[in-house]
Amino acid sequence: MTHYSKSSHVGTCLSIVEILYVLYFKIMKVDPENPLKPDRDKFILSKGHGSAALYSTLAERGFFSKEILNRYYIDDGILPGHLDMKAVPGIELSTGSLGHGLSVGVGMSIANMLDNNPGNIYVLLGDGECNEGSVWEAAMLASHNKLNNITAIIDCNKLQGFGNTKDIINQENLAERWKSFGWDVLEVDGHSIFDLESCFNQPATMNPKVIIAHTVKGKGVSFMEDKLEWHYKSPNTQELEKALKELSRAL
Ligand SMILES: Cc1ncc(C[n+]2csc(CCOP(=O)(O)OP(=O)(O)O)c2C)c(N)n1
Repeated sequence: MTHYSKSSHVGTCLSIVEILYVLYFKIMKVDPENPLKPDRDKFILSKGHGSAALYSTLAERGFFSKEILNRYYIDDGILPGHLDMKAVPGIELSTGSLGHGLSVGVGMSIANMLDNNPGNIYVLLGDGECNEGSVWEAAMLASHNKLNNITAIIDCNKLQGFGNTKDIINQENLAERWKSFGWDVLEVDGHSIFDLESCFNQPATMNPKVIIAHTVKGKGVSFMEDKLEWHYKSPNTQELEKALKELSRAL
């Protein structure tokens, strides 16, 4: 998708594929035939520049035809480069301006609590995104209200758009920070389907839960892994072929 549209964020997307797979195929109660079912689980991709990964997952899960994926990030396309909740079924929130997803997720979580709605809320954030103060306001509100129907997942790939997360604003001891904000914290290899599933299945306590997923930006493609430039670069024809070969070998 990023090759055909000559667009960015392929590294961002490859960082979260396993997380999206586990959520949409193993954990979340969603119904592609009835995408607005009131008691569904809801997912927000707060790092909305990873849209291609979510669009593909939703198409694979049957929310819309895979042909629509060819209309990504192009003039007169259907799927904008940053997520648009009106573009296709299954997208719960338009995102792209970082730092808003958790606040909206907390609102959804409070609404479900008040309505006795059993739906759970999942919000995936970037580690760079956690530099945004609004993330921490939402975190405080969630623990104050004992929102145990919300799970945040931090895609901790240690890179942002223009550098290493630790050099931009160091978030050493991210787990301790979330703990101090009253959240239950789990840490996991964000590319292990088995470990992710077991984290999501941990029984709820009275607190909101955060899963710190240690990931690699560009995972699965040797020349993209952990390389800053693949935040913005788009693969050319040779790079696309090499990448697809490596990814299909890994299956
Ligand atoms: C409010 C806001 N500020 C800046 C940007 C520009 N921006 C896009 S991606 C990005 C880096 C995000 O890093 P991270 O959250 O770690 O995501 P990942 O490394 O997985 O791409 C930035 C700063 C933005 N989209 N929104």
